[in-house]
Amino acid sequence: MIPAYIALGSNLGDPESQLRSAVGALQALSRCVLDQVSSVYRSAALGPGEQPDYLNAVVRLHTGLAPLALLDALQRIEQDQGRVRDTRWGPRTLDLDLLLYGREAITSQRLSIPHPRMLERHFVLYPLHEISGGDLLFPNGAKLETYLRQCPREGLVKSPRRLSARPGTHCQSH
Ligand code: ROI
Repeated sequence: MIPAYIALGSNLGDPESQLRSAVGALQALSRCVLDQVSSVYRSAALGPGEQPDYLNAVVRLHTGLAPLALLDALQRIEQDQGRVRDTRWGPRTLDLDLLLYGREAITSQRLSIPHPRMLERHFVLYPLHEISGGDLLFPNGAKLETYLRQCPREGLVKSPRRLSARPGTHCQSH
């Protein structure tokens, strides 16, 4: 089983319940065990134009799925939660980004890992640090803490509300 980190984001249609349902769907994925769920973080939308604030979180799951099979599963969850094909940088009901898959570096047409924009995003790095600790290593050998020091936390508000009361739930394998 490979540890994979996934970023969740939403700024439409009751973002907190979108994130909550996404965690439920991730918990129910076959050949995966979800074992860490970060707090919920609020931040202003990054990118051009006016849009509502986002809620973001990061989870870790241990998976027996290959990277593209995991990506397929994440995209199915996004679609099941009503995501329509949206504009780049536009608001979204649910965004699930595969950030890290073990220590593999992957560059293909459908998938780039580590996620290419994660290092500049406080709403990804801080929840990732909350659940992984500073010792997390990237495929290039760099420590998460090194990236964190270069990414100001300003504007990121950690909420006391939790998305999942029962991390570590084992899912069925079928
Ligand atoms: N901004 C924030 N704060 N959080 C997101 O998850 C997010 N996702 C996006 C863009 C539009 C880049 N901005 C975001 O896709």
